[in-house]
Amino acid sequence: KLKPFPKDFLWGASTSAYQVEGAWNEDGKGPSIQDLKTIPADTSDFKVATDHYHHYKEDVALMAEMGFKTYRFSIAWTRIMPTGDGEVNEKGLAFYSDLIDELIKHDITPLVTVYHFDLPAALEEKGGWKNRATIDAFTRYCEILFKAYGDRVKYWLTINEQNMMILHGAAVLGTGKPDWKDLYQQNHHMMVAQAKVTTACHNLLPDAKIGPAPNIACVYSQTNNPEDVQAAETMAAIRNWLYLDMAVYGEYNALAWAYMEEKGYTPTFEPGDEAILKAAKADFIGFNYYASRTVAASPIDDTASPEAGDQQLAVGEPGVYRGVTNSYLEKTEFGWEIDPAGMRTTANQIYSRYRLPMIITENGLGGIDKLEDGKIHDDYRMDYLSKHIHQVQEAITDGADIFGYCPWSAIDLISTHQGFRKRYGFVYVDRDDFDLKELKRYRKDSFFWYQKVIKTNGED
Ligand code: BGP
Repeated sequence: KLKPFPKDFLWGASTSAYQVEGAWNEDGKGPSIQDLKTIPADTSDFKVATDHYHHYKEDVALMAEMGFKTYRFSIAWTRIMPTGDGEVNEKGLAFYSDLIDELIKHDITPLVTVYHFDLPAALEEKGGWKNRATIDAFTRYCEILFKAYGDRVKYWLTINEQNMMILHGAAVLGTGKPDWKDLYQQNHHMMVAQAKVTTACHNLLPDAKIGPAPNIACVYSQTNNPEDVQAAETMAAIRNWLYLDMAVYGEYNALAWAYMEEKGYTPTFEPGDEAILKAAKADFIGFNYYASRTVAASPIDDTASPEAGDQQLAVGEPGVYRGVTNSYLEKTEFGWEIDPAGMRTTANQIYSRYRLPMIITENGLGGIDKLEDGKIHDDYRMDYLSKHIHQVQEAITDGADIFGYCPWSAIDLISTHQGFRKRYGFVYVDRDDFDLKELKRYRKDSFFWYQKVIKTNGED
C-alpha cells in the first residue's frame, strides 16, 4: 500500500532567470555568458524569453491559481551585480524583492537558486571559474542575497547542475573541445565556492536551509558483463556521487578521485580548501531528474561516436564508459529517454547514501505544443508527469524523505538548445522563436490537471 504524500508537501515548479525573464539589459542588468553566447540560427536568443520580468505578477497569479506551495526560480547574478563583483544594482535587488513579496502574498514559499548557468560575462572575461577570484565574487554576491532576502527566503539552492556544466562543459561553459584537466579545476573552484556560501548561509541565516541542485540519474549497466557494470559504477561516481559526496561530506568521492588521478585530471588545492570544504554540509538535497542513463564499457581505442543529436547519450570517454540507448525505454520527440521508475531508484540511492531530506528541483517533458482555439492539449506532458509523481510516491513509501516536487517548468520558457520549439510549461506563452506576438499566457490542459494533483495532494 502506498504511503500518502506528506501533509505539507511542497508542490510547485521551476524556472531559471535567463530562460524566462527577458529584459536582458534593463534596469542596470549586466550581460551574462548566456546573453553573449552564439545562438544557433534557427532558435531565438535569450533577450526577451517569455518576458517574465514584466509579467511576473500575472505569472505568480497563475501559479497561485494552480495552487503552488513553492516556486523555484533563479536570481540573475548580473541583475544584482552587473559586472559580477563590486557595484550593487538596487533595481535588480528590488525586482527579486518584489517577486518574493508577490509569492508570499499568495502563500507560495520561495525556493531560490542563486546561480543557474548565467555567469556574469565580465567575470568570464577574467577567466570565469578558472580564476579563483570568481569564488570570492560568488561569495560576496550570495552574502548580499542572504542579507537582502533572508528575512523571507528559507530555502536556498547553490549551483544548478554543476555536474552538467562539467560533463557537457564544452557546450555549457562555451569552452569548445573539452579540456578535462581544466574543467575539473573549474569544478574544484565551484565546489569551494559552494562550500563557502553554504557556511555563509548558516552563519547569516541560522534558520534557513541550503542545498545543491545537481542533475542526478541512476546509471544502468547495458549488460551483466562485469566490465559494463564497472563502467556504470564509474559513471555514477563521476556524474552523481562526486557532487553529492562533496555537498554532504565535503570530500571527493573516492572512485571519482581515482578516475581523475588515472587520467591526470586531479585539481590543485590551495591551502585552506580542504578545511572550507569540510566545514560545509548541505541541509537537504535538491536534484533534477529527467531520465536514467545506460552505459557500456568502452575500450581505450573506442571510436564508436556518441549517438548524434542526442543530448543525453552524447557522453562518454574512451576507456571509461560510453552512453548507450536503453532498449526498454521510450523516448520523447526530442530523443530523451523516459524512465519514471528510474526516478524512484534515483531517490532511493540518494537517500540511502546521505539520509537527508530531498526535493525534486526539475523533472519534465519538453514537447512541441500546439495552440488550438486558445487551448493546448498536452496529454503527453500529463502522462509523463503523472507517472513520475507516482514514482515519487513509491519512493516515499520505500522510506525516502522527499519534501517537494518542482517539475520543469512553471510556465513556458526558452529551452537551453531548442528555443521555443521545445516547451515544458503548464502555461503556454504565445510567441515563436522569431515572432514575439503579444506574449499572451494560456492555460494548458496540464495546468488544470496539475491544479487537481495539488488540490488532492497527489491523487490525480
Ligand atoms: C536542465 C536545466 C534547465 C532546463 C532543462 C531542460 O538541465 O537545468 O535549465 O533547460 O534541463 O533542458 P532543455 O532546455 O535543454 O530541454
